[in-house]
Amino acid sequence: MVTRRQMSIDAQFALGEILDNDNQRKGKILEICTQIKKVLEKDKGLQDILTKEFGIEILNLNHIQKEIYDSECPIVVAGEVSAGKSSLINLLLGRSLLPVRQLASTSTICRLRNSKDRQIVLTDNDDKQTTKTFSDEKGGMEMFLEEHVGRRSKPHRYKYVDISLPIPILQEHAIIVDTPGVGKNKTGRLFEYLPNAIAFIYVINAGNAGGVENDDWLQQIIVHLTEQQKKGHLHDFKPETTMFVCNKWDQVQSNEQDEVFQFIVDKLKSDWPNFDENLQIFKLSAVQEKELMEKGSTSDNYNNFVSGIRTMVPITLDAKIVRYARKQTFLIEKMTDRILEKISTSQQSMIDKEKRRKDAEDRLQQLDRKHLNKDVMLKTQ
Ligand SMILES: Nc1nc2c(ncn2[C@@H]2O[C@H](COP(=O)(O)OP(=O)(O)OP(=O)(O)O)[C@@H](O)[C@H]2O)c(=O)[nH]1
Ligand SMILES: [Mg+2]
Repeated sequence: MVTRRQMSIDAQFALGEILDNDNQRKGKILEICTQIKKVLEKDKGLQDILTKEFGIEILNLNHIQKEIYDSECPIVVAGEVSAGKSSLINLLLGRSLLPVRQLASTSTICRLRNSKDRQIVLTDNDDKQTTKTFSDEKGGMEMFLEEHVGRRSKPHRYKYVDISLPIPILQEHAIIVDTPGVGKNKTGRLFEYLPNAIAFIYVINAGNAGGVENDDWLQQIIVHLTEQQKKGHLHDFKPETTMFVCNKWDQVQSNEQDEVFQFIVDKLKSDWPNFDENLQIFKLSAVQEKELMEKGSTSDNYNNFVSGIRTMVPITLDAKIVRYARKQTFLIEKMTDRILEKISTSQQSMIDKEKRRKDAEDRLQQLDRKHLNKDVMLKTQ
């Protein structure tokens, strides 16, 4: 029998492949950084010329290297309270790792990272941390999470839950961030992660009158995004790559499905910048999908969502790479220009030298000839 974990391989494969390609490209960018540095180290004169002309900042390749080595690439999952964010992440992971809740809402940010060791770090509201390590996969992590941030735990106790375990698809830098449900004035924590997000998945509770009816969250998010964009803080985040998942689709009556879907599409079209209904919106039932996966299959809706990941995530990753590469290209162009100028100056000076040598030789020959003539004249007298 195909297990649920095997069935979710599609989403895992899609992400794994995308992130793997991206890592290779980042490797190339780092290689070029190293080569540029080597050239510059050998040629202090060139460094001086470039610094004089473009300022010291142009030679600062360290920040590209630092960003590539250190920065995390979050896959951010956000949405209304209880819309099914954690359930969706569990589908992506292929296991019921995060607790899902019936009533109380999560106020904790959960960050999931790939690591060979299994560990959970709880950070409470006074920044006190509790670390628990797990020796194997036998369900201990699920139980611990249920106990501390699950249905029966005390709400609002922890700010962060950092979960490390082997999630090969995430590789080194990608992290999955499960954010607290947005609601009135509760979008703040979401914005910590958006500027560097490589994917932004917004879960809508479609079972709740379309999930967008009396929500001003879209407006709040857009206002914030626009402000951040103006300040240049948004880096590579592109609103047009946001994926809107209409979850709890099983709760929408079949005779109302078209109307509900159109209602959500219209709302997004009017509010979200450049929203494209053919690319950015997906229907899903996380609960039914989990059951299907247990039986060894997946729905068309889920498959569409996976293709969405394949389309959207590379767009943001490309933007990041272009940003790194643009600075390098600028520097390489300027270096090449200055090196060519130097070569041409030195060629010119070689031509000048040759010309001067030739002149001197000519003059010497003339002098010689004059002396010779004088000698001949003297001898004949
Ligand atoms: N019928 C139905 N219920 C769902 C679906 N997805 C999630 N649920 C249920 O909705 C409740 C909330 O799910 P979660 O995954 O915890 O939602 P969440 O968005 O993470 O919730 P908070 O973190 O508390 O904001 C749980 O009882 C889930 O079982 C779905 O597709 N259909
Ligand atoms: Mg949750």
